[in-house]
Amino acid sequence: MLDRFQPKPEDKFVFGLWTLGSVGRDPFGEPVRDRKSPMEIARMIADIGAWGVNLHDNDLIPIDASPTEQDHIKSEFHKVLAETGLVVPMATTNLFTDPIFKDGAFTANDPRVRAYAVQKTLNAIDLGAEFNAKIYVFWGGREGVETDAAKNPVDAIKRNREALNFFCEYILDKKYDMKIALEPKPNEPRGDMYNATIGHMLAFIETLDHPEMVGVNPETAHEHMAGLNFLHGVAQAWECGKLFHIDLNDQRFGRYDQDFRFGMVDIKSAFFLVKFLEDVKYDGARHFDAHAFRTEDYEGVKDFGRGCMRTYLILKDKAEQWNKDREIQSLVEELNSDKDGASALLGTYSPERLAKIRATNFDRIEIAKRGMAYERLDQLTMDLLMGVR
Ligand code: DIG
Ligand code: MN
Ligand code: MN
Repeated sequence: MLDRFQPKPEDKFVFGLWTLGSVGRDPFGEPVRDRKSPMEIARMIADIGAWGVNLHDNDLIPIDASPTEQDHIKSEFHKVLAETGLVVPMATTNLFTDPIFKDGAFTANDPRVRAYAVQKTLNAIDLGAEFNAKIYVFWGGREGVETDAAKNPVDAIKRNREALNFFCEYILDKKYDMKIALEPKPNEPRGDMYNATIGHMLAFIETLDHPEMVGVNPETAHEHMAGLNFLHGVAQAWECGKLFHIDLNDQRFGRYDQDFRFGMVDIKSAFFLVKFLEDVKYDGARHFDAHAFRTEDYEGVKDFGRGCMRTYLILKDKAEQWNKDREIQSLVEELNSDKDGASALLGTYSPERLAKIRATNFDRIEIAKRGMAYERLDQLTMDLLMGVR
């Protein structure tokens, strides 16, 4: 008997081909699972009930495929999408696997590498457009250094900007219905990567020629690797209209990019993130950029995929419960109450408001005595998450 936490298309759950298709290679071990074709992986993604499948160019088309092979693969993939009903919400370029990108792609010191990366990305944008992807992600996996002797960081910024301005013009020229989402990550695989966090990316976007076409694709693990609060970064991106996409997974601080199943490490952070996305009615895809433990076979891989979606749906249900909980909501109301009408003193600058705030006597000692009851509120939240409320 299936319970009520089953994925539906309207949940917009998406997996990249590289997630359920991960063969479990890591820096210290060879693959543990046989490689499946993109068509087999897409069918697996459909089987677990997801809505969409994302792709890097080379997840679908091998880097050295001939035009005939490319056409055959694309036609086979179109057939699977038609059979399963899967959509392709997002596409991106693999600018990190091939040795040519060992010094980066758009920020590489060798202009041949930079030009090849632009060419590869133009082709990958066309591929994404062919599958009707509306979001194009740029994750600068190799855009960084192990030593700052290698590159002036200002040159890297300028090269990145030049490339992204070029792609914005290309998308406009081709009249593709497509926006760009930049994905930050602080390190790994490079020692240090440029545009390391959501904040770096939001500032960088404003320096582009078409900032209105460019947003961010924050990933849970990447902000956690930097020791940051993922919700705060996501909220800042959303508040300025730049949350164009999101990569959901989980991660323990101070470790390499673990790309764990969503909610698997820090259930409370995951809860507040889901609550935020649902409260603001975020209408983008819920993309799980993660992979199963290396210990798993493909049944375990499907368990991993189902777990990402199931945890999201359970937390969505908990968020609705939190929003309806009378004791919780009365505490929320109290901590936001307008004491002594002081909120009237705040707002846009005016001579009247200036005079009023200057003339007000604040009883600093008395105000400081107020208990905020956050302990009570947090424990009620924990009770709810632990299923005793
Ligand atoms: C890793 O977090 C990156 C790559 O997998 C990909 O380029 C991007 C797409 O979500 N995330
Ligand atoms: Mn990651
Ligand atoms: Mn990602």
